[in-house]
Amino acid sequence: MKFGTKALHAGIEPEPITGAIMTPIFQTSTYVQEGLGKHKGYEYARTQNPTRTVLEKNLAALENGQYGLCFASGMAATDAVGKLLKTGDEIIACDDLYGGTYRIFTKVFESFGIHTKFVSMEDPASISAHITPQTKLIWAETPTNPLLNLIDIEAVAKVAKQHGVMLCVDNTFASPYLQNPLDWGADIVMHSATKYLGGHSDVVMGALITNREDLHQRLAFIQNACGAVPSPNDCFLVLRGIKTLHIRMDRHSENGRAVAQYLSQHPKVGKVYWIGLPTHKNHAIALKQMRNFGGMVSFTLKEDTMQNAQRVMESFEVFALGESLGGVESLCTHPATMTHASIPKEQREKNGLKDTLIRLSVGIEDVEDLIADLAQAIG
Ligand code: P1T
Repeated sequence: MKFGTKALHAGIEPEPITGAIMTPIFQTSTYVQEGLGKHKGYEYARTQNPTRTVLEKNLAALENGQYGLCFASGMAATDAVGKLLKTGDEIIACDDLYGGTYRIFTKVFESFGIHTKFVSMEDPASISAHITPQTKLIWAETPTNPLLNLIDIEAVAKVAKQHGVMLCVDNTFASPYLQNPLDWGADIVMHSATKYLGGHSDVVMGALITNREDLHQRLAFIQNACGAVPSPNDCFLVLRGIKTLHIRMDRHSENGRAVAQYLSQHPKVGKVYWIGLPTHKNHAIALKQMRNFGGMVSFTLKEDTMQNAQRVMESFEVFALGESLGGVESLCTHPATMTHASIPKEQREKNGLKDTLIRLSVGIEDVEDLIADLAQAIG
């Protein structure tokens, strides 16, 4: 089955009693059992919920994985991966990444004695030098948030395998339509389903997908034991969102290209970060492992002051100023004070993230209106 057909059908059957084509929202906390130990595979709704089961199967199929698990947020999914480790273990993570991921690694896992080293993964071979016998997890976000760096998943997976270290890829920015990390050797794929998977800015959710039964068993245990599960209503919304994922991603990519090209030729714009530009430093990696380039575009202004960046961000009329991404409507985010405020300024600057960087999540509006909005805001 090809992607669009899988999005609509994988793991999804008509409801057996009525034939309802839409997966019902099983709004229940428990299931009546016929006798002790005699049930239909569902005992308690933290452990299993039929709406969630369908979504988990669908997500697994979209990532070419065997097993999917959903969580109450992207961060809850990341937390579950961290709970595979124990005191004394180490993580190697890419240097540019979502601020909340940096925060959970440095403020939560660290306090349990799990240390993270943040390194550039531009040269995958250089990762080996950071691996110690304590290293248990490599965490790669690609494309990275917000600088749109790309990491060669296949090359990093090779290094991970050589050293017997697990590789988890945060695939939020790409979505399974643009990139499937398991195909390149990753052990786990993580998603903030809040973003492109849900697609309509109305849900917070996370997901993990793997082909490894051992990891699935341990993660399912953590999902149930720690209990950060999504509501059945939210599972319904993400299932519905996924039905148009392929169509939306094509439009996000098309509009992303137009916005990136417009910004690239604008005399008042400084640097433009979009992975589809042939001038992007990692464009070759995008061509290798991705099917298209998506709608995330970051940029700076030539007059590179905070005052000027703020003026532009506050002048938008179609792009809404706020945190998050991946919804149908265009958003403008200021990483330094919003999504990446939990990374110390010194560390942000070391990674190349300036306070003046503006991040756009290009939506699926008519692109002429987006370009006109950029034109009036930049002035
Ligand atoms: O917000 P939540 O569903 O918990 O997902 C966290 C997360 C994980 N990974 C990446 C790459 C992310 O971008 C996020 C959330 N990011 C934003 C809210 C943002 O605006 O960047």
